[in-house]
Amino acid sequence: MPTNLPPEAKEKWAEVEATRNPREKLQRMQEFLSLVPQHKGTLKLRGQIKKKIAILRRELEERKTKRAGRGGPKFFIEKEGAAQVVLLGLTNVGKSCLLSAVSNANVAVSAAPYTTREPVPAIMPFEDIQFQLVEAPAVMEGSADGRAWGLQSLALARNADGLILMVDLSSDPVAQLNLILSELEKARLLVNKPRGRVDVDRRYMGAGLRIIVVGQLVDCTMRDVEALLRSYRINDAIVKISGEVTLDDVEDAIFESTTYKPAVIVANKLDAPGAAEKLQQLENFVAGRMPVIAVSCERRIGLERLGKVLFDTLGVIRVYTKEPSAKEPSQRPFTLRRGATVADLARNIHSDFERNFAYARVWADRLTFSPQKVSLGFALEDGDIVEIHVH
Ligand SMILES: Nc1nc2c(ncn2[C@@H]2O[C@H](COP(=O)(O)OP(=O)(O)O)[C@@H](O)[C@H]2O)c(=O)[nH]1
Ligand SMILES: [Mg+2]
Repeated sequence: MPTNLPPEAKEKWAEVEATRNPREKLQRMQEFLSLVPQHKGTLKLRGQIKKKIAILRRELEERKTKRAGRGGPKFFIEKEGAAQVVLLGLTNVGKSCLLSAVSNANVAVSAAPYTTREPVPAIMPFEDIQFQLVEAPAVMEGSADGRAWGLQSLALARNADGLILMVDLSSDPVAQLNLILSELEKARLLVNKPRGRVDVDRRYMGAGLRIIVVGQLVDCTMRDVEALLRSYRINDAIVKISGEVTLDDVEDAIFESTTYKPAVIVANKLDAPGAAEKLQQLENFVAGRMPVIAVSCERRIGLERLGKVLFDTLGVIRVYTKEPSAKEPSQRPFTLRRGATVADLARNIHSDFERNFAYARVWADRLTFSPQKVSLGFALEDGDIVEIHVH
């Protein structure tokens, strides 16, 4: 349903976008909200903006308490390793137990509910890389509306590279999963790959507006998309549209509200009586939309699959760099995402590397001639060895 925002609301949103100071941003967002007419078409938008306001306000409060030395709730955990994966689940499903089973973190496992009130990070090794797992405070009904630590957990999820949705086979795993999924949906976090994607990459003033469509516009034309963008004063941007996209999806992207997070379901307590039957119900319900890993964290059963499934679901690839003068590549790989190119690698190593790039040599089994001389656009794969030559 179209939002049909009045021009002054769109102008105001452009002001929100241009504001960096969080306190002023909060102020402008509230002004924006007051300019949004109250009808059915704007219901979703109003919900999204209210959530943004709530999160921003909590962040500001957090800073204040930090300064006062009191330490409020943590909304962000600094990323480490190849990817940050946030663990979401109801209380007592075994999240803390999973952390202690796959890492050397010292976490409190307890039969008492809501033991974990702060996000707990831990490092899980997988082959020659590491994943960072973060246990979020328990999700419950109303999390997305800000109940208990819910807002905090969903903010953590939004910032993560991927999610583990954890359910308990000694209880009702389908009901639990449904609850998590509905809270995620309310927070505009998608765990299934959307049919289309819109990326709005804002550019410096005067750069102009470029719209690249590699997919299909479902209910509109290029001209409609351009008019919508311009009505929000987006005149300098590269907008990439892939897959199947509606005009609503484009507007969503302007508010950066919906994000896709690859997710893996971990079904715990496989040792519990009746667990096999519950697992079957869960698998029927999920129907292959996400991978399901059945484990018993307490008995350490099934956990060895987790690393590989995360690796594949998140699309991680490892690239081993080699100095032109060295005989052997480095033992520790760079981790990138599937589809990454030599340019992404170069940028990862050092910003100068991309600017001064001359050529690269790549060793890989899939190449007819290895090593092969390649340029910045070459698509990398897991296990590639790369030697970068600069001017
Ligand atoms: N039967 C069984 N109980 C488990 C398993 N994993 C965890 N538990 C128990 O479930 C309770 C909650 O565990 P905890 O890790 O604190 O859950 P959290 O609230 O999700 O962090 C504890 O009493 C654990 O001993 C398991 O694999 N099997
Ligand atoms: Mg816990």
